[in-house]
Amino acid sequence: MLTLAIIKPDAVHAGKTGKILAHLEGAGFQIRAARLVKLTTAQAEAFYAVHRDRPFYRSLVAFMTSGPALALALERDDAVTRLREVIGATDPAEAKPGTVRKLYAESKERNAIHASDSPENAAREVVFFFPERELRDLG
Ligand code: FUP
Repeated sequence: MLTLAIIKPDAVHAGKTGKILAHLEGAGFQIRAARLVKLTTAQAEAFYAVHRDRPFYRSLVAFMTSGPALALALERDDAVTRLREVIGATDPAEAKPGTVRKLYAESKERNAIHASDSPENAAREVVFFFPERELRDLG
């Protein structure tokens, strides 16, 4: 089963990408596709459309377009649930010790990593970044 992760611009800018990838691999995830992206405003707005009426939406879109981010299609059993456990709570102040956000996030907005929150969203979000053909060709 695949899920979608994004190592966000705060973590890429701070040089934490390698440590986060090692953390994810250590937790049993296999990298099935990876792409360094600089999201356009339209892409970030579409990706976070579910939050468009929230007060933090414009700030979130500005942050997500502020620099390169690393999109990842990750595979393991029960990938969606397991990755949500590994990344921790949205706000690093509330994340459990040893989670990616507790270790590497700066704040609730600049929180180092995104992970799909349901199998339906995982399917949609993987395709958002990786054409199906590219994943099939990985065998
Ligand atoms: P998560 O699924 O843990 O990434 O959290 P949400 O889907 O609730 O929020 C998506 C992103 O919006 C978060 F990663 C960070 C941002 N956000 C804020 O900036 N402020 C908030 O109060 C809530 C979320």
